[in-house]
Amino acid sequence: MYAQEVKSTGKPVKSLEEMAPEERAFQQKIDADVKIEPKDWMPEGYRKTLIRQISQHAHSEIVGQLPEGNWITRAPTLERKAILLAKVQDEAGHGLYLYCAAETLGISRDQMTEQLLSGKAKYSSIFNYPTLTWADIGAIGWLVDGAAIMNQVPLQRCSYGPYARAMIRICKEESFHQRQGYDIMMKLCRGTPEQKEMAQDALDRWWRPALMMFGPPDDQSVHSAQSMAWKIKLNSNDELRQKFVDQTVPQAEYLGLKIPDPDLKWNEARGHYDFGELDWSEFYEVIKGNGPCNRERMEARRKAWEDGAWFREGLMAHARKKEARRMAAE
Ligand code: BYC
Repeated sequence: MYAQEVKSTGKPVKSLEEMAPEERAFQQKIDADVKIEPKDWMPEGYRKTLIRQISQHAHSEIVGQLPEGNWITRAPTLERKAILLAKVQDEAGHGLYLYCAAETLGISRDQMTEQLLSGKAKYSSIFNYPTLTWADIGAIGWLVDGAAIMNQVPLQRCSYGPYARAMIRICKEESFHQRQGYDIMMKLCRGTPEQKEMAQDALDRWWRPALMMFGPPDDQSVHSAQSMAWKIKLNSNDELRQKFVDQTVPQAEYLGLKIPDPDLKWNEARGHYDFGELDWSEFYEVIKGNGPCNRERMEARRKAWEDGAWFREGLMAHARKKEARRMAAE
């Protein structure tokens, strides 16, 4: 199986013989594709890895609203504006389902927000790049949502029940997002030469960051081997990246656009496209907080959290009052 072939830099995965009885029973459930539910026994590492991945995924959905939200007021037609507004609202919804899934593991929403704002929790590298033109909204839908679907469809079968179930609805909505992005690209590519140039420019800027969304190469991935043994991840980073390239190249050809990679070539023997090395130093800089928009994104989230304080306090006051009334009536 592919899981065993992944070369990762993390701790070696324990064999069944090395496990204590409780852990062995847990691993056997996973191996038999039985879902793990919140009240089931689970190793601490499994719980922590899920909290890390699900909360980072939730933060990505929330922060991911910012680059696209930037274009809601400037969408070229009323129809495009309504579609973009709906898409951005969907991303907020995805964030909420995912925060709820993470809460079942014993972390609160406030703790997760605190981890995001303090920089302890990451969010996807892709959202630290700017959206300079309307074509970027097309490129995000086509490439970023396309990459997200490639990563998330297998997660519908992941071992943790609440995460797997949240992914089902998210994937349905992401498919619509991808189609709307490709539709924007089609319109631009069939428009004036200037519009086609805008589409090419957006592809040139988003291609490599989109490939980096899948995470570092397998031999630099710290968590892959253990996460795959636990079926928190079902495919390795490189495997999904390759699938994405294979799927997307013909889509670019259909648009009449050129993928900005001189090393991109169909490899008959492998049955896949070969593609050029990515600049992983750029990826590590971005996830360290030094991408083009990291500061702006975090400032926006901090401001939203501070601006929402009065509302959260109001909700708590209302809940306390309701509880006091209920207690008095008992
Ligand atoms: N960006 O050992 P690895 C969306 C970190 S939202 C930032 O391979 P793992 C959408 C990684 O966290 C898309 N950091 O990690 C929303 C780890 O650092 P820590 C989000 C990244 O977890 C709105 C270190 O690098 N999707 O689709 O096994 C609009 C080593 O990596 C990234 C998800 O979150 C990155 N790209 O694999 C449109 C999906 N990649 O945590 C669209 C769920 C790696 O030790 N997540 N890192 O400090 C996953 O599938 C996995 O977490 C990843 C990484 C494949 C992303």
